[in-house]
Amino acid sequence: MKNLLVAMTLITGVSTAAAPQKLIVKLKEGVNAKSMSFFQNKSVNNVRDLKVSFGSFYSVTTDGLSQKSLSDLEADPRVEYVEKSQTYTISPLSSTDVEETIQDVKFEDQWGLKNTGKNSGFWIFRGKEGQDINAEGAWKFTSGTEDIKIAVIDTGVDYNHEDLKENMWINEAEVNGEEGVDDDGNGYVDDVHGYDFANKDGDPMDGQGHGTHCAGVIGALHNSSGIRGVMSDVKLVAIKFLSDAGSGESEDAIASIEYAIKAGVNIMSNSWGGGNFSQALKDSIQAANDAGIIFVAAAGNARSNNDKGSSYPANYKLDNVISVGSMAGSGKKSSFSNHGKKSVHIFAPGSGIISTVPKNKYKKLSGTSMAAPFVTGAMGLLLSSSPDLTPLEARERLEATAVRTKHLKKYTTSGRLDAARLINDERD
Ligand SMILES: [Ca+2]
Ligand SMILES: [Ca+2]
Ligand SMILES: [Ca+2]
Repeated sequence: MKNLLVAMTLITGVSTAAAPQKLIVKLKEGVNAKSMSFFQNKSVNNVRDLKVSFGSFYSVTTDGLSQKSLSDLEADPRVEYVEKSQTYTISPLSSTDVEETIQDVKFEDQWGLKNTGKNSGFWIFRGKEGQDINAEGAWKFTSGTEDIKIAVIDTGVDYNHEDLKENMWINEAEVNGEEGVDDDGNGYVDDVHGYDFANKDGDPMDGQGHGTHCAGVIGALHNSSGIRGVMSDVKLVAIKFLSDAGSGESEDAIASIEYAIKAGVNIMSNSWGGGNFSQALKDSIQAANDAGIIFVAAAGNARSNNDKGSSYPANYKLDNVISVGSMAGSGKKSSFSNHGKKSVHIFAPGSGIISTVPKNKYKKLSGTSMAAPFVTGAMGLLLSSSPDLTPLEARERLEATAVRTKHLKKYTTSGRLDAARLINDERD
């Protein structure tokens, strides 16, 4: 038994030392935490019931907790599992890849939507005509509908941005309600456009820029100014769990997924990663799948092979998870992008992508963080025209309709995203 406990400890990553650490404890159904001595232990602090619909999750911090107490907790039949809290981050590339604010932004700068080979979005390598997501082809059939709700789980979104504002989700009960009151009774006070789990308040304003950039790729307005999103009509729900420094923790990632499920989103867009395998995060994403929600995830920017590695959440083998790699304007894999013949489902534009950033500005950023929202937007178009697809059916269609190219065949189960083929179910 003792060996088993040691093995469990290694698997969950819970430290054997009595050092301060944060834990996620999942209790079995119907167990009352108050009845457990562990939660009364003076070395166990900041006990927080995450109050999620898919299980009994608690976050605690421990300081000076004995190894015996931890072993007792893991062995307690009322406990499903215990694991160390993880830290997740946006995956920024070096700052030299981040260009300054762009003036006079126009559609012609958006090579990811329409690659002419002459767009201004390229650096180092030239672009190649047609190496894009075929957005114009898709828009002949649909450019989205406000019935599709998409959660941008990130650093928040500047919901006042002139190129996003009309596509932001609005919680009518809160916008017409009273300040300081949870008007719709969903458990969150003043959540007009979403929620901020990093700061535990109803204002998911983006203080970093990353989340606003991802939101613009999905759903910037098709008006006469700025950029265009993959979707012209959509409702974007801003869910912030990554701080303005770009990092966040397990408990807030789990709470974000719960919020998005409750809000009834169709898709969650996730341009973040890090940490080790987490059963708690996997369970949360499984709950999203059970609610019929697609979970798009950036494959990661470590140039590594996800078939051998463990880039989470992209690597969770669940029916609703779509792992997205990044392609450059040449049609080749972006040098930084993770890849995986078995584990990365598709590639999309991610090098030198222009999009929205806070305060009505625009910037070019690179990363699988930028590629993932292209796929999110394309899946939004797909659901606009075929709303009854399950997450697994939608992912199978995404893979089957991708354009298989010589550049990408080593790196993914499919090829390059083509939104028009996706909507029309055009297969080779
Ligand atoms: Ca509320
Ligand atoms: Ca309110
Ligand atoms: Ca625009």
